[in-house]
Amino acid sequence: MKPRLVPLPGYVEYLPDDMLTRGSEFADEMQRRRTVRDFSDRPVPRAVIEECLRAAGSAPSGANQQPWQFVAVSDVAVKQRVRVAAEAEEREFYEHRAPPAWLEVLQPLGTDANKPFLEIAPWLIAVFIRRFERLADGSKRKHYYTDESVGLATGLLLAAIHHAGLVSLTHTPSPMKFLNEILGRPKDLERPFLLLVVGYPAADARVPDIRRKPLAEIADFV
Ligand code: IYR
Repeated sequence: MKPRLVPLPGYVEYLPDDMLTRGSEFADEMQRRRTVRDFSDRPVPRAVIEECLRAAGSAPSGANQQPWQFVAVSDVAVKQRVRVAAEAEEREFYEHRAPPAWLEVLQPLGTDANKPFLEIAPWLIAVFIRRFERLADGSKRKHYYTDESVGLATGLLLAAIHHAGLVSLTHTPSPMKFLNEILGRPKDLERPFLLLVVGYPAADARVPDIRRKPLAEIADFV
C-alpha cells in the first residue's frame, strides 16, 4: 500500500548569512548549558515542564513509534521515595560495585552516594524506554531502535530545559528498576532510561571546572 504523504509542514528557509548567525547563536546557547547538582527549591510551573516535554516528543524515532514515556514528579512524598531508593543503589555503587578505574574518572565531578537534590529540586523527570506496545488483543508489539530514539528525545528535552532558563542533572542510579515500582510503570513494557533533575540552580551553585572538546577534536570533514 502506498503511504499517504503530505506537504512538508512548517519548514522555514533562511538566507545563508542568517543561517550562520542562527547556527552560531544556537551553538553558543548550548555551550552555556551545564549539568548542575546544586538546586534551589524554588518552584517551577508545571506548564513550563509540559512545554519542554512537548519539545522532547518531537524527536525522530524508529518507525515513528515514539517509544518514550516521561513521568514528571513534583509530589514531595514521591520524590522522597525516589531519593531513598536511589541513595541505596548509589551506596552499593560507591562502596562495592564501582571498579577503581570508574571511581577515578568520577573523582573530578565530586559525586558521592548522597543525592539531596532528588528532594530539593522542584521536578524530577523519569524517562522510560517503552520497548513494547500492548495491543488490543493483549499481545505485545516490539518497538525498534528504542535506545537511540529515547536518547534523541532526552537530548531535545535537555536543550528545551536549558532554553527555558532552567538547569538539569542527568542522573543514572543503577539499577533503576525501583522507578518502575515507585512510579507504577509496567516492567514488561518499559525500562527506565534515566532520571532528570530539573529546577533553578542554587544561588551558590558550583560546577566542576571542565572543558568541552573543540570542534576540531570531535568532527572531521571529508
Ligand atoms: N550514578 C552515580 C555515578 C555516576 C556515574 C557517572 I558515568 C557519572 O557521570 C556521574 C555519576 C552517581 O550519580 O553518583
